[in-house]
Amino acid sequence: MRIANVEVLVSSPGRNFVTLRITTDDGVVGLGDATLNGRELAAAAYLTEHVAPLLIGRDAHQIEDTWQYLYRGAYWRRGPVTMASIAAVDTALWDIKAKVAGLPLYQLLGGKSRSGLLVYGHASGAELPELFDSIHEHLDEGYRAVRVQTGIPGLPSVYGVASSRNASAGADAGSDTRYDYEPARRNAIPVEETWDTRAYLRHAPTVFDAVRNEFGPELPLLHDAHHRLTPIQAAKLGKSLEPYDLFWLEDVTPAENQDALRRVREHTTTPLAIGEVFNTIWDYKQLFEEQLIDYVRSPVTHAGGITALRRIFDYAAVYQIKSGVHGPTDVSPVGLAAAIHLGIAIPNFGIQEYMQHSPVTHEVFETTYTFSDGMLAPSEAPGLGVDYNDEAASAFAYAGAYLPVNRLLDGSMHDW
Ligand code: EZ4
Ligand code: CO
Repeated sequence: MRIANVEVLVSSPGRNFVTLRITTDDGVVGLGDATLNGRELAAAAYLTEHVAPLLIGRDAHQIEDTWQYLYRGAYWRRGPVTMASIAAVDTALWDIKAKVAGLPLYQLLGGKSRSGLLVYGHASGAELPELFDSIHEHLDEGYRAVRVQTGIPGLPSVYGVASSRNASAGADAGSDTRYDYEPARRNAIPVEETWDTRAYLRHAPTVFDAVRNEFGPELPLLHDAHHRLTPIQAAKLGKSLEPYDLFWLEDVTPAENQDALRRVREHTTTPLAIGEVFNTIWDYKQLFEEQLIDYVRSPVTHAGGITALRRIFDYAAVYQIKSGVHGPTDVSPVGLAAAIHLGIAIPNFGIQEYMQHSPVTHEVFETTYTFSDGMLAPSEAPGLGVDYNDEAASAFAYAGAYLPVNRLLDGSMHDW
Protein backbone atom coordinates (compact mmCIF):
# COMPACT_ATOMS: atom_id res chain seq x y z
CA MET A 1 0.00 0.00 0.00
CA ARG A 2 1.80 3.08 -1.31
CA ILE A 3 1.20 6.75 -0.68
CA ALA A 4 -0.27 8.13 -3.91
CA ASN A 5 -1.36 11.66 -3.04
CA VAL A 6 -0.54 14.22 -0.34
CA GLU A 7 -2.66 17.36 0.01
CA VAL A 8 -2.15 20.33 2.33
CA LEU A 9 -5.54 21.83 3.12
CA VAL A 10 -5.59 25.34 4.58
CA SER A 11 -9.00 26.56 5.65
CA SER A 12 -10.54 28.92 8.15
CA PRO A 13 -13.89 27.74 9.49
CA GLY A 14 -14.00 30.15 12.44
CA ARG A 15 -10.23 30.10 12.75
CA ASN A 16 -7.27 28.94 10.65
CA PHE A 17 -6.38 25.26 10.34
CA VAL A 18 -3.75 23.33 8.38
CA THR A 19 -4.79 19.77 7.59
CA LEU A 20 -2.79 17.09 5.81
CA ARG A 21 -4.63 14.50 3.73
CA ILE A 22 -2.77 11.41 2.54
CA THR A 23 -4.37 9.04 0.04
CA THR A 24 -2.99 5.59 -0.76
CA ASP A 25 -2.88 3.91 -4.15
CA ASP A 26 -5.87 1.81 -3.16
CA GLY A 27 -7.85 4.87 -2.10
CA VAL A 28 -7.57 4.87 1.70
CA VAL A 29 -7.58 8.41 3.13
CA GLY A 30 -5.85 9.60 6.32
CA LEU A 31 -5.94 13.02 8.02
CA GLY A 32 -3.40 14.84 10.17
CA ASP A 33 -3.33 18.25 11.88
CA ALA A 34 -0.41 20.69 11.42
CA THR A 35 -2.05 23.86 12.73
CA LEU A 36 0.39 26.35 14.30
CA ASN A 37 -1.64 29.28 15.57
CA GLY A 38 -0.30 32.50 14.02
CA ARG A 39 2.33 30.68 11.91
CA GLU A 40 0.03 28.44 9.87
CA LEU A 41 1.54 29.03 6.45
CA ALA A 42 5.03 28.09 7.63
CA ALA A 43 3.83 24.58 8.45
CA ALA A 44 1.79 24.45 5.23
CA ALA A 45 4.85 25.42 3.14
CA TYR A 46 7.10 22.94 4.99
CA LEU A 47 4.65 20.18 4.18
CA THR A 48 3.99 21.23 0.59
CA GLU A 49 7.57 21.98 -0.40
CA HIS A 50 9.67 19.61 1.69
CA VAL A 51 7.55 16.71 2.94
CA ALA A 52 4.84 15.87 0.40
CA PRO A 53 7.30 15.14 -2.45
CA LEU A 54 9.24 12.72 -0.20
CA LEU A 55 6.14 10.74 0.73
CA ILE A 56 4.89 9.77 -2.71
CA GLY A 57 5.51 6.07 -3.33
CA ARG A 58 6.43 5.25 0.29
CA ASP A 59 4.81 2.28 2.04
CA ALA A 60 1.92 3.84 3.99
CA HIS A 61 2.22 1.12 6.65
CA GLN A 62 5.77 2.07 7.67
CA ILE A 63 4.81 4.70 10.24
CA GLU A 64 7.90 4.45 12.45
CA ASP A 65 10.33 4.44 9.54
CA THR A 66 8.59 7.44 7.97
CA TRP A 67 8.76 9.28 11.30
CA GLN A 68 12.49 8.59 11.62
CA TYR A 69 13.03 9.48 7.95
CA LEU A 70 11.40 12.90 8.39
CA TYR A 71 12.97 13.60 11.81
CA ARG A 72 16.54 12.38 11.32
CA GLY A 73 16.51 12.98 7.61
CA ALA A 74 15.83 16.71 7.86
CA TYR A 75 19.22 17.34 9.54
CA TRP A 76 17.70 20.67 10.82
CA ARG A 77 15.46 18.86 13.20
CA ARG A 78 13.04 19.72 16.03
CA GLY A 79 11.19 23.03 16.27
CA PRO A 80 7.44 23.69 16.03
CA VAL A 81 7.19 23.86 12.23
CA THR A 82 9.06 20.61 11.65
CA MET A 83 7.36 18.75 14.48
CA ALA A 84 3.83 19.90 13.56
CA SER A 85 4.54 18.73 10.00
CA ILE A 86 5.82 15.34 11.14
CA ALA A 87 2.83 15.08 13.49
CA ALA A 88 0.43 15.57 10.60
CA VAL A 89 2.10 12.82 8.54
CA ASP A 90 2.24 10.45 11.51
CA THR A 91 -1.41 10.99 12.45
CA ALA A 92 -2.59 10.56 8.86
CA LEU A 93 -0.68 7.27 8.58
CA TRP A 94 -2.18 5.96 11.84
CA ASP A 95 -5.62 6.95 10.52
CA ILE A 96 -4.92 4.95 7.34
CA LYS A 97 -3.56 1.92 9.20
CA ALA A 98 -6.60 1.79 11.47
CA LYS A 99 -8.99 2.16 8.54
CA VAL A 100 -7.27 -0.70 6.74
CA ALA A 101 -7.59 -2.78 9.91
CA GLY A 102 -11.25 -1.78 10.15
CA LEU A 103 -10.71 -0.68 13.75
CA PRO A 104 -10.97 2.55 15.71
CA LEU A 105 -7.43 3.85 16.12
CA TYR A 106 -7.27 3.28 19.89
CA GLN A 107 -7.46 -0.47 19.28
CA LEU A 108 -4.07 -0.31 17.53
CA LEU A 109 -2.64 1.46 20.59
CA GLY A 110 -3.57 -1.41 22.89
CA GLY A 111 -7.30 -0.88 23.35
CA LYS A 112 -9.21 0.97 26.05
CA SER A 113 -7.71 1.52 29.47
CA ARG A 114 -10.76 3.52 30.63
CA SER A 115 -14.32 4.24 29.59
CA GLY A 116 -13.78 7.91 28.76
CA LEU A 117 -11.46 10.87 29.15
CA LEU A 118 -12.13 13.29 32.01
CA VAL A 119 -11.91 16.78 30.52
CA TYR A 120 -11.73 20.32 31.79
CA GLY A 121 -13.36 23.35 30.17
CA HIS A 122 -12.42 27.02 30.23
CA ALA A 123 -14.46 29.02 32.71
CA SER A 124 -13.62 32.71 32.83
CA GLY A 125 -14.91 36.17 33.58
CA ALA A 126 -13.54 39.66 33.80
CA GLU A 127 -15.13 39.93 37.26
CA LEU A 128 -16.25 37.34 39.81
CA PRO A 129 -20.00 37.35 38.96
CA GLU A 130 -19.24 36.60 35.29
CA LEU A 131 -16.75 33.94 36.33
CA PHE A 132 -19.31 32.26 38.60
CA ASP A 133 -21.86 32.29 35.76
CA SER A 134 -19.30 30.73 33.47
CA ILE A 135 -18.48 27.98 35.97
CA HIS A 136 -22.20 27.28 36.42
CA GLU A 137 -22.64 27.06 32.63
CA HIS A 138 -19.82 24.56 32.41
CA LEU A 139 -21.26 22.45 35.23
CA ASP A 140 -24.66 22.55 33.49
CA GLU A 141 -23.00 21.25 30.31
CA GLY A 142 -21.65 18.32 32.29
CA TYR A 143 -18.07 19.43 32.87
CA ARG A 144 -16.53 17.92 36.00
CA ALA A 145 -13.41 20.11 36.04
CA VAL A 146 -12.80 23.72 35.03
CA ARG A 147 -9.91 26.02 34.33
CA VAL A 148 -10.38 29.40 36.00
CA GLN A 149 -9.08 32.64 34.44
CA THR A 150 -10.17 36.18 35.33
CA GLY A 151 -9.47 39.78 34.57
CA ILE A 152 -6.93 41.63 36.68
CA PRO A 153 -7.76 45.02 38.20
CA GLY A 154 -6.07 47.77 36.18
CA LEU A 155 -5.46 45.70 33.03
CA PRO A 156 -7.85 46.21 30.11
CA SER A 157 -7.67 42.64 28.77
CA VAL A 158 -6.05 39.44 29.95
CA TYR A 159 -5.30 36.07 28.35
CA GLY A 160 -8.02 33.46 28.69
CA VAL A 161 -10.95 35.69 29.61
CA ALA A 162 -14.07 35.27 27.48
CA SER A 163 -16.00 38.32 28.52
CA SER A 164 -17.78 41.27 27.02
CA ARG A 165 -14.63 43.16 27.93
CA ASN A 166 -12.57 40.91 25.72
CA ALA A 167 -15.29 40.19 23.18
CA SER A 168 -13.57 42.01 20.35
CA ALA A 169 -10.65 39.63 20.76
CA GLY A 170 -12.36 36.85 18.83
CA ALA A 171 -11.00 35.16 15.73
CA ASP A 172 -14.21 36.10 13.96
CA ALA A 173 -15.45 39.50 15.05
CA GLY A 174 -19.12 39.26 15.88
CA SER A 175 -19.15 35.51 16.34
CA ASP A 176 -20.16 33.72 19.52
CA THR A 177 -17.72 34.58 22.33
CA ARG A 178 -18.39 31.11 23.75
CA TYR A 179 -15.93 29.79 21.14
CA ASP A 180 -13.66 32.62 20.11
CA TYR A 181 -11.94 33.78 23.25
CA GLU A 182 -8.64 32.37 22.08
CA PRO A 183 -7.69 35.82 20.94
CA ALA A 184 -6.00 35.24 17.58
CA ARG A 185 -7.21 38.32 15.78
CA ARG A 186 -7.47 38.76 12.04
CA ASN A 187 -5.06 41.65 11.96
CA ALA A 188 -2.01 42.27 9.79
CA ILE A 189 0.02 42.69 12.98
CA PRO A 190 -0.50 41.39 16.52
CA VAL A 191 -2.56 43.38 19.01
CA GLU A 192 -0.53 44.62 22.01
CA GLU A 193 -1.66 43.91 25.57
CA THR A 194 -0.30 45.10 28.91
CA TRP A 195 0.85 42.91 31.76
CA ASP A 196 1.49 43.59 35.46
CA THR A 197 2.83 40.59 37.37
CA ARG A 198 2.50 42.13 40.86
CA ALA A 199 -1.18 42.92 40.29
CA TYR A 200 -1.71 39.35 39.05
CA LEU A 201 0.05 37.75 42.03
CA ARG A 202 -2.07 39.83 44.44
CA HIS A 203 -5.32 39.08 42.65
CA ALA A 204 -5.11 35.37 41.78
CA PRO A 205 -5.46 33.96 45.34
CA THR A 206 -8.50 36.14 46.02
CA VAL A 207 -10.20 34.66 42.96
CA PHE A 208 -9.57 31.06 44.02
CA ASP A 209 -10.67 31.86 47.56
CA ALA A 210 -13.97 33.19 46.20
CA VAL A 211 -14.43 30.21 43.85
CA ARG A 212 -13.82 27.66 46.62
CA ASN A 213 -16.25 29.50 48.91
CA GLU A 214 -18.90 29.44 46.18
CA PHE A 215 -18.36 25.97 44.70
CA GLY A 216 -16.92 23.99 47.61
CA PRO A 217 -13.86 21.75 47.92
CA GLU A 218 -14.70 18.98 45.42
CA LEU A 219 -14.60 20.65 42.00
CA PRO A 220 -11.18 20.20 40.32
CA LEU A 221 -9.85 23.69 39.47
CA LEU A 222 -7.00 24.46 37.08
CA HIS A 223 -5.18 27.67 36.22
CA ASP A 224 -2.83 28.79 33.42
CA ALA A 225 -0.10 31.37 34.14
CA HIS A 226 0.90 31.28 30.45
CA HIS A 227 4.70 31.50 30.81
CA ARG A 228 4.68 34.95 32.44
CA LEU A 229 6.49 34.53 35.75
CA THR A 230 10.05 34.35 37.01
CA PRO A 231 10.92 31.25 39.06
CA ILE A 232 10.49 32.99 42.40
CA GLN A 233 7.24 34.66 41.34
CA ALA A 234 5.97 31.26 40.21
CA ALA A 235 6.98 29.74 43.55
CA LYS A 236 5.08 32.49 45.34
CA LEU A 237 1.97 31.89 43.23
CA GLY A 238 2.07 28.12 43.79
CA LYS A 239 2.40 28.67 47.51
CA SER A 240 -0.39 31.25 47.68
CA LEU A 241 -2.75 28.90 45.82
CA GLU A 242 -2.05 25.84 48.00
CA PRO A 243 -5.09 26.40 50.28
CA TYR A 244 -7.35 26.13 47.21
CA ASP A 245 -6.11 22.67 46.21
CA LEU A 246 -5.60 23.17 42.46
CA PHE A 247 -5.66 20.16 40.12
CA TRP A 248 -2.75 21.92 38.41
CA LEU A 249 -0.99 25.18 37.84
CA GLU A 250 0.09 25.47 34.20
CA ASP A 251 3.07 27.03 32.42
CA VAL A 252 4.24 29.15 35.33
CA THR A 253 7.59 30.01 33.75
CA PRO A 254 8.78 30.28 30.13
CA ALA A 255 9.46 26.88 28.63
CA GLU A 256 13.12 27.34 27.76
CA ASN A 257 14.64 27.22 31.24
CA GLN A 258 13.95 23.83 32.76
CA ASP A 259 15.87 24.60 35.97
CA ALA A 260 13.23 27.22 36.76
CA LEU A 261 10.79 24.46 37.63
CA ARG A 262 13.18 23.12 40.28
CA ARG A 263 13.02 26.45 42.07
CA VAL A 264 9.22 26.40 41.90
CA ARG A 265 9.06 22.78 43.09
CA GLU A 266 11.23 23.54 46.13
CA HIS A 267 8.58 25.92 47.41
CA THR A 268 5.18 24.47 46.63
CA THR A 269 3.11 21.29 46.53
CA THR A 270 0.70 22.76 43.96
CA PRO A 271 0.87 20.29 41.03
CA LEU A 272 2.62 21.64 37.95
CA ALA A 273 1.78 21.15 34.26
CA ILE A 274 3.89 22.30 31.34
CA GLY A 275 4.67 21.52 27.71
CA GLU A 276 2.05 22.90 25.31
CA VAL A 277 4.89 24.51 23.33
CA PHE A 278 7.34 21.61 23.75
CA ASN A 279 8.04 19.66 20.56
CA THR A 280 10.04 16.59 21.52
CA ILE A 281 10.76 14.08 24.26
CA TRP A 282 14.08 15.83 24.84
CA ASP A 283 12.26 18.91 26.14
CA TYR A 284 10.99 16.75 29.01
CA LYS A 285 14.16 14.88 29.89
CA GLN A 286 15.27 16.96 32.86
CA LEU A 287 11.71 17.65 34.01
CA PHE A 288 10.91 13.94 34.15
CA GLU A 289 14.17 12.69 35.60
CA GLU A 290 14.16 15.28 38.38
CA GLN A 291 10.39 14.87 38.83
CA LEU A 292 9.80 18.60 38.48
CA ILE A 293 6.34 18.36 36.90
CA ASP A 294 3.14 16.36 37.32
CA TYR A 295 1.41 16.68 33.93
CA VAL A 296 2.58 16.68 30.30
CA ARG A 297 0.84 19.28 28.12
CA SER A 298 2.08 18.45 24.62
CA PRO A 299 -0.62 17.81 22.04
CA VAL A 300 -0.32 15.25 19.25
CA THR A 301 -0.29 18.16 16.79
CA HIS A 302 2.83 19.92 18.05
CA ALA A 303 4.97 17.09 19.37
CA GLY A 304 5.49 14.84 16.37
CA GLY A 305 2.25 12.88 16.31
CA ILE A 306 0.84 9.80 17.99
CA THR A 307 4.10 7.84 17.68
CA ALA A 308 6.14 10.52 19.45
CA LEU A 309 3.60 11.51 22.10
CA ARG A 310 3.04 7.87 23.05
CA ARG A 311 6.77 7.62 23.65
CA ILE A 312 6.72 10.77 25.81
CA PHE A 313 3.85 9.37 27.91
CA ASP A 314 5.63 6.05 28.41
CA TYR A 315 8.72 7.91 29.59
CA ALA A 316 6.55 10.06 31.89
CA ALA A 317 4.96 6.97 33.40
CA VAL A 318 8.31 5.89 34.81
CA TYR A 319 8.08 8.93 37.10
CA GLN A 320 4.32 8.72 37.85
CA ILE A 321 3.79 11.76 35.63
CA LYS A 322 0.46 11.87 33.78
CA SER A 323 -0.96 13.25 30.56
CA GLY A 324 -2.73 16.60 30.37
CA VAL A 325 -2.97 17.13 26.65
CA HIS A 326 -3.37 20.65 25.26
CA GLY A 327 -6.82 20.97 23.69
CA PRO A 328 -7.40 24.56 22.59
CA THR A 329 -9.53 25.33 19.56
CA ASP A 330 -6.36 25.95 17.56
CA VAL A 331 -5.64 22.23 17.71
CA SER A 332 -8.06 21.04 15.02
CA PRO A 333 -10.71 18.34 15.56
CA VAL A 334 -8.25 16.00 13.80
CA GLY A 335 -5.62 16.72 16.46
CA LEU A 336 -8.21 16.39 19.22
CA ALA A 337 -9.49 13.07 17.85
CA ALA A 338 -5.91 11.76 17.85
CA ALA A 339 -5.53 12.85 21.49
CA ILE A 340 -8.76 11.05 22.42
CA HIS A 341 -7.60 7.75 20.88
CA LEU A 342 -4.25 8.05 22.61
CA GLY A 343 -5.75 9.17 25.93
CA ILE A 344 -8.21 6.29 26.14
CA ALA A 345 -5.36 3.80 25.59
CA ILE A 346 -2.45 4.95 27.76
CA PRO A 347 -2.08 3.81 31.37
CA ASN A 348 -1.10 7.24 32.73
CA PHE A 349 -3.91 9.44 31.45
CA GLY A 350 -4.49 12.50 33.64
CA ILE A 351 -7.00 14.91 32.12
CA GLN A 352 -7.79 16.31 28.65
CA GLU A 353 -8.37 20.00 27.90
CA TYR A 354 -11.58 20.51 25.93
CA MET A 355 -12.59 23.97 24.80
CA GLN A 356 -15.09 22.75 22.17
CA HIS A 357 -14.79 23.77 18.54
CA SER A 358 -17.47 26.02 17.13
CA PRO A 359 -20.33 24.68 14.98
CA VAL A 360 -18.67 26.44 12.01
CA THR A 361 -15.46 24.44 12.57
CA HIS A 362 -17.51 21.24 12.68
CA GLU A 363 -19.06 22.05 9.28
CA VAL A 364 -15.62 21.30 7.83
CA PHE A 365 -14.35 18.74 10.35
CA GLU A 366 -17.04 16.09 10.72
CA THR A 367 -16.30 14.25 13.94
CA THR A 368 -17.65 11.16 15.64
CA TYR A 369 -16.17 11.51 19.14
CA THR A 370 -18.69 12.16 21.89
CA PHE A 371 -18.85 14.40 24.95
CA SER A 372 -21.17 13.52 27.81
CA ASP A 373 -21.07 13.72 31.61
CA GLY A 374 -17.80 15.60 31.41
CA MET A 375 -16.07 12.83 29.46
CA LEU A 376 -14.84 12.59 25.88
CA ALA A 377 -14.84 9.23 24.13
CA PRO A 378 -13.87 8.00 20.66
CA SER A 379 -16.44 6.42 18.41
CA GLU A 380 -16.14 2.90 17.00
CA ALA A 381 -15.65 4.27 13.47
CA PRO A 382 -12.50 2.88 11.81
CA GLY A 383 -9.47 5.18 12.00
CA LEU A 384 -9.59 8.57 13.71
CA GLY A 385 -13.28 8.98 12.95
CA VAL A 386 -12.93 12.43 11.37
CA ASP A 387 -13.85 13.47 7.81
CA TYR A 388 -12.82 16.68 6.06
CA ASN A 389 -15.61 18.30 4.04
CA ASP A 390 -13.96 20.03 1.06
CA GLU A 391 -17.13 21.68 -0.10
CA ALA A 392 -17.78 23.27 3.27
CA ALA A 393 -14.11 24.28 3.55
CA SER A 394 -14.22 26.15 0.25
CA ALA A 395 -16.44 28.76 1.90
CA PHE A 396 -13.78 29.59 4.52
CA ALA A 397 -10.63 31.03 2.98
CA TYR A 398 -7.48 31.51 5.05
CA ALA A 399 -7.12 34.97 6.58
CA GLY A 400 -4.01 35.84 8.58
CA ALA A 401 -4.50 36.08 12.35
CA TYR A 402 -2.06 36.65 15.18
CA LEU A 403 -2.07 36.04 18.89
CA PRO A 404 -1.46 39.25 20.87
CA VAL A 405 1.93 40.28 22.22
CA ASN A 406 2.48 41.49 25.78
CA ARG A 407 4.29 44.52 27.14
CA LEU A 408 4.98 45.44 30.75
CA LEU A 409 3.70 48.76 32.07
CA ASP A 410 6.95 50.48 31.02
CA GLY A 411 6.65 49.20 27.46
CA SER A 412 9.16 46.31 27.68
CA MET A 413 8.25 43.22 25.70
CA HIS A 414 7.09 40.35 27.93
CA ASP A 415 5.88 36.78 27.38
CA TRP A 416 2.23 36.60 26.31
O1 EZ4 B 1 -2.75 30.19 24.41
O2 EZ4 B 1 -3.42 27.47 22.18
O3 EZ4 B 1 -3.85 26.16 27.78
N1 EZ4 B 1 -4.12 26.68 26.76
C1 EZ4 B 1 -3.42 27.68 26.20
C2 EZ4 B 1 -3.89 28.11 24.85
C3 EZ4 B 1 -2.84 28.83 24.03
C4 EZ4 B 1 -3.22 28.79 22.57
C5 EZ4 B 1 -2.15 29.43 21.70
O4 EZ4 B 1 -2.43 29.23 20.37
O5 EZ4 B 1 -2.49 28.18 26.78
O6 EZ4 B 1 -5.01 28.92 25.06
CO1 CO C 1 -1.86 26.88 28.39
